[in-house]
Amino acid sequence: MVGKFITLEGGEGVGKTTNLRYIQECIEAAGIELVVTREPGGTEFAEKIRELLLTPSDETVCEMSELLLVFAARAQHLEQLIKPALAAGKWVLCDRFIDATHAYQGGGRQMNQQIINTLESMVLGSLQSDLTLLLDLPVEVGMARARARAALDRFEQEKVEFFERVRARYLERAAASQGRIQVIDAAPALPEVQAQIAAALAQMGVGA
Ligand code: T5A
Repeated sequence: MVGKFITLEGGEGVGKTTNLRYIQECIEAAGIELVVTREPGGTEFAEKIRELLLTPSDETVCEMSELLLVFAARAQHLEQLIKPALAAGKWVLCDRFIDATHAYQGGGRQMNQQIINTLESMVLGSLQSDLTLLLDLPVEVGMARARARAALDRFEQEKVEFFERVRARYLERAAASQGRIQVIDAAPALPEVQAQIAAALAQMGVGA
């Protein structure tokens, strides 16, 4: 028996952390054993890489260094946590995964698509999410929410154009995903956002 792999994606301040807890409650209420994790990170070693990636630095971090660190963390996360959990029949709920790399490094940083595809196939093989919920919000609304919440990390200090490219790449991928990526309008009040999430989860047999 192989578990289901659900990922949560979106730009800055879209409410991933807020809605992750709701998704966890829905899945666990259905009696499914669930592992909740995040990227970059998810294991002790990968969390150290996360720290490197998110902490603002006086030294300019080159794009290739950033990309390779993202995939290094992901390789560790997959081998240590995600694959064993799925193989044991557990479901895995992950805050960001490969679509974030396409959106941030591919869209935001405008890195070469072929390089990202090559690393994806080396690290993931044929693995992909069963369902990805993409929380979508106009960039200025998300940035305002993120600014109101806490000090900005290294990515959050990017310009608005960067986040417009991130959002555009996410939406392009959703349109091409044949239903794997479901777009959730994250602009309304939380109950309305969560009603959309519940409808998407229902398609996987979770909930009413
Ligand atoms: N990254 C990651 C890459 O570049 N490449 C990769 O491959 C990967 C995996 C990770 C960073 O790493 C980059 C992308 C990221 O920049 P992160 O912590 O996952 O960082 O990303 P953040 O976007 O910072 O995620 P957070 O979880 O910190 O923020 P959220 O989830 O966007 O937002 P959240 O839930 O904290 O909500 C923000 C505020 O909005 C309010 C909340 O209460 C909160 O105050 N809110 C709402 N307000 C009104 N209406 C609603 N519907 C609301 N929903 C939430």
